[in-house]
Amino acid sequence: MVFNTRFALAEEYDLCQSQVDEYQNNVNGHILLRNVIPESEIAELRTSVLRTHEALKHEEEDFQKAFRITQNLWEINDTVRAHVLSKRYAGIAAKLLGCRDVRIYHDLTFFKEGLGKGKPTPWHQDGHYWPLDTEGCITLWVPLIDCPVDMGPMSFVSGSHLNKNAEHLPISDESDEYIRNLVEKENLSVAPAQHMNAGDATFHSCWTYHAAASNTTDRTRIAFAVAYYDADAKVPVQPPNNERRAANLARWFPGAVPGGPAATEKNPAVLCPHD
Ligand SMILES: O=C(O)CCC(=O)C(=O)O
Repeated sequence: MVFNTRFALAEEYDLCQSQVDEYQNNVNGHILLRNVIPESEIAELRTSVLRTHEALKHEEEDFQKAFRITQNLWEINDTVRAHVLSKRYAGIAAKLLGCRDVRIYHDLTFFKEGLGKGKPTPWHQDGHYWPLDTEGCITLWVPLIDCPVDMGPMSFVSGSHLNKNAEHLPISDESDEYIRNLVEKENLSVAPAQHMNAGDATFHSCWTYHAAASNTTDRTRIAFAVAYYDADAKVPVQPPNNERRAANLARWFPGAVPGGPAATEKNPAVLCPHD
């Protein structure tokens, strides 16, 4: 397996303690960081993501017209692999989670069509889908072209990662309505979407409520995401309690056993790769 050998991707991201505190310490459960992808690397990653998405077109899924996804591009493209397995991004994820190392759950494209064809992403909690026994789950989401607010970068509900109120709901109109009602009834704090330049990234917990507006620009929103988790996580002893967790367990943790480490060949540890 080729691990990252590119200097810019090995360079540590300068994350300050106040940013870690903003994410941790029961405050936000999400953070926007600038220039996470080194500028010198963005164009090649974008080309590779587009090309690999095309190669995986037969597997493409369209979520309620909100976005089109393909998954685990890192397994078939060397450039994508260098990014997904980069210590730079994994180092941020581990610091935000407060763990010694992270493993790869999977990566995915999030393409939202322009001219309003890419509908709003419904409010949801990713935790509905994650088949792990840890709260240490985090997603890096990065646009690979500049992403103004009218292209649909993400909004988050600050502090919502401290509950699992929408755990029972997959992403849908129902999850959207359910979370909107909670926000209104409980007067929750919504962090509105912000302009992101290509290479800026958001990180959010799998329990943070998040959504995105429709893309009204004339360009497709080309975004890419990597989902990481605490490298010491296990597969729950109890069988998955919904069909999406069951499918994800089988697909992303092949051969893993209940109560055993969540560490198959599809889940390399990034910071200490020989674990
Ligand atoms: O890209 C989007 O609109 C949604 C992304 C998302 O739900 C996620 O990264 O968990």
